Amino acid sequence: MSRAQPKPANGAGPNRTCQFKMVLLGESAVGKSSLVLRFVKGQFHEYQESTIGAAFLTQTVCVDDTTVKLELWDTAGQERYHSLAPMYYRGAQAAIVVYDITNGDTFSRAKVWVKELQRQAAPNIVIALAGNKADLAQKRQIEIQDAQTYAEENGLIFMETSAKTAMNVNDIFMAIAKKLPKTPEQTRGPIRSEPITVTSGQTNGANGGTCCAGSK
Ligand SMILES: Nc1nc2c(ncn2[C@@H]2O[C@H](COP(=O)(O)OP(=O)(O)O)[C@@H](O)[C@H]2O)c(=O)[nH]1
Ligand SMILES: [Mg+2]
Repeated sequence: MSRAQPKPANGAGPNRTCQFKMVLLGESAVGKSSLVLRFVKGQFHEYQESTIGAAFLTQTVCVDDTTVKLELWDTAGQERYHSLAPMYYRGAQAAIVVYDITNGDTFSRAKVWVKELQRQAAPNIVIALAGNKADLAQKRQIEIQDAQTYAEENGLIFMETSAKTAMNVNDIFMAIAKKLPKTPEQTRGPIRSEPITVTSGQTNGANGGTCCAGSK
């Protein structure tokens, strides 16, 4: 079982903390919640509940000398209510658009999400495309090369992932964390323009919290 890059809080190391809002988008059942659960808790559930019960989960990783705290916003079924989506991705500095490699329709839907983000989300948003359920390659409908070409044309990070086997899960989150701009403003965390009643996410005991001595 693999975990997010483990960051023992033993004092030494990075000295700056940046916080980012990251949203997961994509058709229902492509594995968004499963990817978050795998990344944050190292778990996989064959029958993943439709909501993980919190507005967001947090995971902290280290990139060079910076502690990067990711607020991972998973939809609680809002996929079906597209009109709510802009509220959800507002203020996000990163997005993972997920499709299921065994379902061509979900890839078409992913492209629509990418287009919408490029038009309406923050202009410098870092977008990654995840072709999930890579463990089901025998039922593949979307060729990896097609997705790769599309991602290159659109400036997206791309990986095929499997929340089930953990393949590329940490890698895709880390690739995003590396690409996020670690500017001083970022140390204040994401901008929240929408009313949010939940003021703190659940932090996983093993990997959550600050991984290094933060300045803030
Ligand atoms: N085989 C396989 N099944 C997966 C994978 N990721 C998620 N699933 C399953 O797909 C279903 C939907 O997953 P879920 O995370 O709820 O999707 P969401 O609606 O996008 O959040 C669940 O039954 C998961 O167990 C994966 O990588 N491989
Ligand atoms: Mg879900």
